[in-house]
Amino acid sequence: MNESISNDVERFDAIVIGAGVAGLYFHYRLRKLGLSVRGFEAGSGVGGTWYWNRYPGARFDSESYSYGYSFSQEILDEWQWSEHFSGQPENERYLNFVADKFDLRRDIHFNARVASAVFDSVNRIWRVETESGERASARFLIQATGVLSAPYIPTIEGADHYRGETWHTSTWPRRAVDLSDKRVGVIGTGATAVQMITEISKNIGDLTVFQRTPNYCKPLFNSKITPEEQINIKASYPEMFARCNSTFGGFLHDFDERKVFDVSAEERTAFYEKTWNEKGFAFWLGCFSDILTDVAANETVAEFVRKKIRERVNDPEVAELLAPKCHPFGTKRQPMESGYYEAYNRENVHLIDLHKTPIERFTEKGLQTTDKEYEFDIVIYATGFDAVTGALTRIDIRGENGAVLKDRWHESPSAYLGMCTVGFPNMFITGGPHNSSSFCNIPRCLEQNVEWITDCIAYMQAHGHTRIEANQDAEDAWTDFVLKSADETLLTKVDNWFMGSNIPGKKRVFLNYVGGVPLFRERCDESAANGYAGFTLA
Ligand code: NA7
Repeated sequence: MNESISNDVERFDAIVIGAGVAGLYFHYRLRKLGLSVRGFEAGSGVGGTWYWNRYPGARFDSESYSYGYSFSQEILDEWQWSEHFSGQPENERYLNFVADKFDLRRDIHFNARVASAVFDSVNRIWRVETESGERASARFLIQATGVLSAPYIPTIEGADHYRGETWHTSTWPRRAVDLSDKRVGVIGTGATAVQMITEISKNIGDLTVFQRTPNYCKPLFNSKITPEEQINIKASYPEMFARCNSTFGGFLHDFDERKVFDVSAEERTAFYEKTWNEKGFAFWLGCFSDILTDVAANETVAEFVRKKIRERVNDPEVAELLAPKCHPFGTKRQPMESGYYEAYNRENVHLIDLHKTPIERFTEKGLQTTDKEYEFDIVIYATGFDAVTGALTRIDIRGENGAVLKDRWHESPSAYLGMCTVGFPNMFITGGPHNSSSFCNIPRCLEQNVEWITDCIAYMQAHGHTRIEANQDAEDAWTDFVLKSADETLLTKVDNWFMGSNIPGKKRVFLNYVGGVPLFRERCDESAANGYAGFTLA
């Protein structure tokens, strides 16, 4: 973008990309600082994840009351969650309620997908342009683009020739979709597919699921919140949020200090049975402390889950296909289900093992595997996301000396404290690589990210700084710490979005952060308390 064009570009203190959980809170906080803000959002409304992911069955896997914002007592007082694990429509309504309450839409341009962001080092500003050519510039560029927001659709030969409809779960049509007389194919069996298959299987013509890797799914045990529970929830918000800030993953659940083989086999099974019957992630994140580090320990819990699966699926062959054997339990974000396995007991639901009969190509009528042709009216991609980095690398982001973020992160994505990366001054990232929010009860970590970043901006203003950049040595040390702590777990031994290895050609490297939420907060606070140690402010 050249200077002459940029002269008529509107100038702001900050540009916020994204209007989901983090983006909305940024608007609230930056406005309180008295900053002028322009928001750009690709969707036509607020909500981010909860705007896009409107597939049937989409709902929280965190307890609703632990997911909502904690920063405003008014929100906590006025909003009532109706279910322990609220569904997408209510979640989207909630974020709209927050946007209305604080008049947050006023600075946001919708249907505005950012195409490029270029740092002008002379003026120390970012120049941003949307796909439709709208331009703006600002001192600070804030990426609130989400952890799981860049949909991944695999390349399958012949896709152009297929005459039926296709869509990705995250772009489920906004119109009403009636599948009652449709032949539907679903590719993928991750957490999204598990929720969706359960729901659509209840009223569908015929459903064929193409599975590459089965998952260890656990019952969610969702229910309506009773009036008594509502009173208790409202009364215990302070303790609940304090607990979330103290647990490993920012959830209400935390690991049991004991190790698997500290207890007898009977005690172990009783413990598994108890946590299995509790809500949400109790079974995964409330399990023995060594299940994510010790293969033998992990196998005890994995076998417990396989047994549960076998008990619920009528056809033993299908049950075996659904019982994971090739990766340890809990090394992928655990899908929560509400009748997933029973879906396969329906006569019109079929499971195809892609290891045995891979998809070869699309035909005009459907999908051809090495075994046969399946005819479909609709094929749904439940194939996940180019997670953590994808939303950022899909934007042409150029920092100091024309450095391209996509190239810079090609070999090894890195960001100091997961929030700033060398060579990209005045750019703050939430939900990016090596940030706590990627392995977290996401809003708990995003709230911390937003507060830390806006405090940092306030500090810069108070001290007359116009430029901040992460230091190379601080970023290297952080990257090293994150990768080493991940390597001590089983999480790096599997292939999934945590490792970027779900995307062909993407470098296999740990993208998340598993040092625990309390330690992350501590490290961020430490840096801030020391005048933003690890950063250069000018
Ligand atoms: P996931 O967890 O990445 O799941 C994607 C699914 O799609 C998974 O079963 C993949 O199999 C499958 N997949 C991906 N590409 C292909 C191809 N080419 N062929 C067949 N199957 C394929 O995404 P989700 O949306 O379910 O969940 C993402 C997160 O959202 C989740 O972690 C929760 O935090 C919420 P694979 O396992 O790679 O063999």
